[in-house]
Amino acid sequence: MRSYILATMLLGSTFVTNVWAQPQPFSPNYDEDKVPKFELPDPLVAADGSRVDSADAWRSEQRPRLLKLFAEQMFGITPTTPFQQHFTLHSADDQALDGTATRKLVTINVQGNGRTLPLDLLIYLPNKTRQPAPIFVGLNFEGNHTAHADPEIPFPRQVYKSGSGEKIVPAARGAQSGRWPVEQILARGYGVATMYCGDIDPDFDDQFANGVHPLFYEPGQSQLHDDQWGTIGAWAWGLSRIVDYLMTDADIDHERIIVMGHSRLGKTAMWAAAQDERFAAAVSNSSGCGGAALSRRRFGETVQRINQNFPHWFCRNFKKYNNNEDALPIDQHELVALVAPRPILICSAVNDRWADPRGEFLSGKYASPVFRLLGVEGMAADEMPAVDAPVYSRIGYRIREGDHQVLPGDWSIFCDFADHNLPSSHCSPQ
Ligand code: GTR
Repeated sequence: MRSYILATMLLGSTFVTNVWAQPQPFSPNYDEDKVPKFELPDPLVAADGSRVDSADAWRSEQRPRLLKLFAEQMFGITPTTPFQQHFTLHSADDQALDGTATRKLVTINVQGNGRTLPLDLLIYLPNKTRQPAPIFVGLNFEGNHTAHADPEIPFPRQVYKSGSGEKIVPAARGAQSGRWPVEQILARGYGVATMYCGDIDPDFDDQFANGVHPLFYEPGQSQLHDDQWGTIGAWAWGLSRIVDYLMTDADIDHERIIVMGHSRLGKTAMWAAAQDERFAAAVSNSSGCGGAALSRRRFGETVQRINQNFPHWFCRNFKKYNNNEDALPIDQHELVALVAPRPILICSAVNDRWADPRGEFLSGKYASPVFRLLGVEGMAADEMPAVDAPVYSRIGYRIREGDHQVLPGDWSIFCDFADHNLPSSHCSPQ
């Protein structure tokens, strides 16, 4: 078995034990020299220790095996029970945004256990494109109306404060428009589809009483099992429901649906892309711990810390790895590998040390052998690229100056990456 030994630590092991065994107080490690030695699982070694040496063996055995491990040990298993859903297209206005866009308002009604969960979807499509539009799909943190000041966007049915679950007054229209530069994205020929993550499952620990989970409880069940989906799993499931709708819409290019997410929603975008191959590409923006960052590096946010602060995000099994990262049967480079051979762009920010930019880069780098086995290039950079020197290989990477945020300039990079890796099979209108 090939193993990867990363980073040498100058400190003695007694000291290491003391640092990582103490739950309180938590002081994140931001010192590269203090990253412990670790060995990553090799994504191309099968359960019996043999080498995965063909695309066929990857597809038929290794990929399902790794998906199952991520499900059972980290994000929780997504239910496979059949459910009913229907789509309501409320409006399709081709004169939106001063006539430059078509705005569609859709509700995806999901039914289960006698309950209906309405998921409200906002879509903008570029009018200048005559062909079905490629589209970025992503969840938002505070409601669809925060993505743009457009007065026609309905307010969410209910907004919950992340963490506390307090019901709050919706933020102002367009409050998050810096993260969703709709006109800019449309000008590049891409559409945008977004949904409030709280519609799918509000972002607080309520033992899964609300949101989508109860729709899938077995008769008599009122609590999740240790290996069942948490909130990130539910959000990823919601992203797939968006694709279900998009597949019915002839104005969308079904071959170019790109999932994008920032931070906790970046972790979500990666898990959605890993599970649902209808996503043609993925963009992780500052997804950090539980997303693109390697857990074993324990740089910035750690498994213990994320499970403590956000007990509802992952399944209960994931808590077994608190201060015990080396016992994980997977690491995050294998989440990147599960997207292969589809393109994935990993983005970081210099000041966002909590998300471990270097760990995000390395997971892309160490996913590369899987991409190569499948006949495409992996990450074209061996060393971490310089600030603002994006690499647009099949596994892309970009780090910029600044903070944990999504900026209009980041969207230029996302569009460049998509242009490069998902060229249109149609004649470009531009
Ligand atoms: C932080 C969390 C990160 C990241 C971020 C966010 O508090 O520790 O893992 O997800 O929130 O989603 O903004």
